Amino acid sequence: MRCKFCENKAYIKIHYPKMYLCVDHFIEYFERKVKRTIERYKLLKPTERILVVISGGKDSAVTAYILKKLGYNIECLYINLGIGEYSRKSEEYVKRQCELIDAPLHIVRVKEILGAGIGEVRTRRPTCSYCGLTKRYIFNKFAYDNGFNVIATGHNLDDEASFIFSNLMNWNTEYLAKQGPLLLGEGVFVKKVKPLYELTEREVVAYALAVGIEYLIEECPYARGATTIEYKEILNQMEEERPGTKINFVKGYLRKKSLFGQELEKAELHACEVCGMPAQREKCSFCRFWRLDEPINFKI
Ligand code: Q46
Repeated sequence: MRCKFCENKAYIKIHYPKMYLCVDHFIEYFERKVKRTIERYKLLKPTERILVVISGGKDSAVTAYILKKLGYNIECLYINLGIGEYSRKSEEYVKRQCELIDAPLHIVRVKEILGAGIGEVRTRRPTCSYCGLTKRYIFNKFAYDNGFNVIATGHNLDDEASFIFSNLMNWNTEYLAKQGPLLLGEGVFVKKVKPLYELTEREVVAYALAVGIEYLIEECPYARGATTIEYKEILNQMEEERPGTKINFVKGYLRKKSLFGQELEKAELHACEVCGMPAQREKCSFCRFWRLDEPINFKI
């Protein structure tokens, strides 16, 4: 097959809109789409200091690479979760990815600051649940303590579609009221953006290979059997039969999202007595879970 725009051999078939592209035209297509996403949802301003949360995987590496290429002022944060061999390997990849784009890298090690890695805590709470709580707290507090204006993450279209799908299946309307490519900052909560919001996982992999980004393919050991993987498979089957299913589903959700707004309960928040971050009780959920008596200062 030939590229739609030149005589070169096709590198990839884009399913929606259907077209074949050579490697150069695919890179151009991908980068244009990220730029359009940034403009359409007003994600970033040229002067903002951006903290890219990077994990060693393809999505965050591509996010950092492309934002840097588009001229944004980025620095990267890697949170080493202390998950054995998986964390050791991912840190190696992160270092290489940041060297490739010459971006400053900051590393926070969960084991060093909290005394145990993810998966080593005796708790009834599912591992991914307290891992998510820990990561969200660390990257927000790190960004806040160091004066970053924005946090960028690598969520792609497949992540978003499966997340919305799974929350609909469970009628988690509170979550459905709050998702999207842009979460505005408020007080100590730093603005969060998802520049790959309209790009599929398959396109992200193809872009990483095309520009020479090396990334960790291995999944976190706790990801096995996660329901989001099942939802992704179902959505992939639907996309196969009806190209455009995922993007139409996500765009439809964004149009109707306000319907879930009334489900948002305005909980009364006050400052956590340990770290000062917003809390519903005396301590915020992070300080409570990790039994902290002293705040963690992430200032560089
Ligand atoms: S939440 Fe769960 Fe992930 Fe944390 S424990 Fe691993 S799979 S890393 S996105």
